[in-house]
This record gives sequence, C-alpha cells and structure tokens, in this order.
Amino acid sequence: MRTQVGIIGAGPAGLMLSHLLHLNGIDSIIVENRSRDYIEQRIRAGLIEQWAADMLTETGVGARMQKEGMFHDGNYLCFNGEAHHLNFRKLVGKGITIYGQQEVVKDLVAQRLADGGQIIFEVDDTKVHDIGTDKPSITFRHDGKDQRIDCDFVAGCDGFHGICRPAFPAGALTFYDREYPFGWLGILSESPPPDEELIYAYHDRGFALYTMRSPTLARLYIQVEPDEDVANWPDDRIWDELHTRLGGTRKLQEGPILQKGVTAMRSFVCEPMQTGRLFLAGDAAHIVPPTGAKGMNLALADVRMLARALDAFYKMKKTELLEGYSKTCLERVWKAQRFSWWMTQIFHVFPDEVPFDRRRQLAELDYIARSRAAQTSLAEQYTGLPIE
Ligand code: FAS
Ligand code: PHB
Repeated sequence: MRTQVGIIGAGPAGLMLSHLLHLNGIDSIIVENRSRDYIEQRIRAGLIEQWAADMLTETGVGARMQKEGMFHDGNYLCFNGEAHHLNFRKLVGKGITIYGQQEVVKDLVAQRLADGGQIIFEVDDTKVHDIGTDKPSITFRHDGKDQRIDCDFVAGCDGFHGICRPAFPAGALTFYDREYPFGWLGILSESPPPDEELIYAYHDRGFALYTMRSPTLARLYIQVEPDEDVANWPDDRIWDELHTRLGGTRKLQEGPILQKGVTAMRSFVCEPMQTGRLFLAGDAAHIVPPTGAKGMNLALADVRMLARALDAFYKMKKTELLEGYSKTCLERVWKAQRFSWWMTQIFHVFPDEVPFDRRRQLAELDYIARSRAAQTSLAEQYTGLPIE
C-alpha cells in the first residue's frame, strides 16, 4: 500500500491526526493492533481542555460531545472537612468538558470511516523501516499476510508501550522519568457523583478524585499502593474509603460498580520527539500522572502541531514547522509535566514524608483556597494553556 502519512496507533493521537490530515487533503493509513471494539470500550481519560473541545467542534467531530458532554465552569478542592470552589469561568473565562476518551475515540473512528479513511485493526508484528530516508515504510501482519505501507512520513502514535520510540537510533533519545510511590484505583459506578463538578479531596488516608461520565455514572479514584492488587478491594471497601476521604463535605450515593482497575503513576518524557521521517505524538513520547488531566489533551496538542507542519510541507514545501515539531511540542509538554507533578505532590500522601510535608501541603491548599492569584494560575493550566 502507499500513502502520504503512515500512522501507528488508533488512540486519540493517531485518530485525530488522521482526521486533521484528511481535512487538509493529506491521505493517511492507520494501523492498530487491537480490535475496534477494544479501543472503543477502553475506559481512560475523561477531561477535555477548552481549546481541545473547541477543536473537536470546529473540525466536525464534536456533535455528540456537545449533546452528551458535561461542561463545567469550575471544580472543588476538599480538605480539612471543607469544600472550596474554584470558578475557572470567572478567573480565566474558560471551562472544561467531561466526555470519556472512549467516546472521543468512537466519534473519530466513525468520522474517519465515513470520510473513507483507512484504519487497519488487529495487526501484529508492526515495524518501521528506513525512517532516516525520505522513503520510510511500515510492515505488519494482518489476516495472516505480511503487509507493507510505503509512505513519506511515519507518525508514532502507538502509546507508551509502542514500537516507535524504540525504533529511534541507539543513543538518539534522552529519557526523563519519575515513578510515584502510589497508584490510583479507579471505578466506574452506576451512581450519581457527589457533586455536579469534580472534587479533588486531600485526606490523611490518601487522595481521592470524584469525577463522572454522566449525571448517573460516576468515575471515582482513590490513591492506593503502586502495585496494588484490585482483588484486595471488594466493593464495600472501596465505598467505605470514598465516603471517608470526602471528609464529610458531601453525601456520596453508592451503586453497582461496572469496572475497576489500578493505574500506575509516572512522569515520563523522551527527547527529541522526532528522528528523520518518524514523529512521535502522545503517550509514545510522554506520560503524565492523571492528577492534572493532561494525558489525552497533550496527545491532541501534539497532533494539531504535526498536522499543521505536514500541511506546510505538502502545500508549500516548507519544512520549518517539521524541523521545529519536537521543540514546539516539548514547550507545552514540560509545562503540563510540571503542572501534573505539582497537582500530584499537593494531594497525595507520600510514604517517605515527614509531618512537615503534611502541614506544607495543607498550607498550599489553604493558600490556593484564599488567593485569587493562585486560583488563576491553577485555572489557566487546568483548563488548558493557550494553544498558538
Ligand atoms: P494511546 O495509548 O491511547 O493509543 C495508542 C494506540 O496504539 C492504542 O490503541 C494501542 O493499541 C496502539 N498500539 C500500541 N502498540 C501498537 C503496535 N505495535 N502496532 C499497532 N498499534 C499499536 N489521561 C487523562 O488525561 N486522564 C485520565 O484519567 C487518564 N487515565 C488513564 C488510565 C490508563 C489505564 C491509561 C493507560 C492512561 C490514562 N490516561 C489518562 C492517559 C491516556 O488518556 C493517554 O494520555 C491517551 O490515551 C494518549 O493517547 P495516545 O497517545 O493516542 O495513546
Ligand atoms: C476523569 O474524568 O477520568 C479525570 C478527570 C480529571 C483528572 C483525572 C481523571 O485529573
């Protein structure tokens, strides 16, 4: 097969890139190792920054999000038995949208297929070749047959465990990596969330986050050990912990738990995000702890940049944006890394902490609750820094 841009991975990055390229008249093919059903059921992120929600709408894939998404003007910080509301709309004139990542994936898959886009599911043994030349290719097996896609560029949108980052020449990459001494146990429950907006709760027993997917579908997280076995958490233990960590600030209704799982927490960046004709985007290049809700939003920002760079190349034979892709993306990536680390270190109990640390965290939360300047800084990062 032959295409202009070969894309590995049908997550938010790969699908949005293919959609943006299509809008610019650039053809692409996506190869994905999972089935369509699998990627459309995979429960992951839920919070979309203002600019990203606008981009979904402006590029014609936001209709269902407009109907089913939940638009929030703010959120709550709970600590010491009190709930403090931050009104982003008043502070920075922006809000956030709650709409599950799997819904974004469904909308993008449907749009790509409706536009005649090619997504090859359930491939295996994907490899990239000749990425240092202007004739790279992707090989893979599909339906028992060896396949090859010749292309001008390869987009590595294959997530943290993909094959594209390891395909960089030896010694070409620098890694920045930090693991956290805790994880999140996340549940999806058929129960109303304790409030209409998100609640970030600081508690001596550990962090808890109360978010949602609809007025009757709650998405709830509690801090647990990094290697926690979800079998140690029967439903009643989860509910007890969630009630406790709300600290009496809200009433939480229980309901059937539809899904539960443990997510590890890490900060990771690889530099640069490009080599020759291979460009990494999204989790293939960086991972953030979900406390700042940046993962999917960074993936969308990367591919917005990559689509513009490829458009300049094909339309005007300009290569500056392509050459500057990694530098431009990393400026946003590192600000999101810092914010995600900052949110994580304020809210979580660290096993090696000393009493001083707990008081320092409470002082920082109290400062945010009372300072408009501190709230404005949090609000502009949480709703999404301006995208050029
Ligand atoms: P993705 O990992 O989504 O997509 C990569 C795709 O490539 C996958 O479909 C994979 O199957 C495919 N692939 C991999 N290797 C391949 C190969 N060799 N050949 C072909 N295809 C291949 N972010 C938040 O903001 N909030 C959250 O609450 C949150 N929770 C998360 C929970 C979990 C368990 C995980 C893993 C991540 C979570 N994230 C969260 C981050 C997540 O949303 C990512 O940031 C987002 O999926 C990034 O999108 P992509 O870069 O497209 O990568
Ligand atoms: C989610 O809705 O899944 C979500 C929201 C905010 C976060 C993390 C996860 O910080």
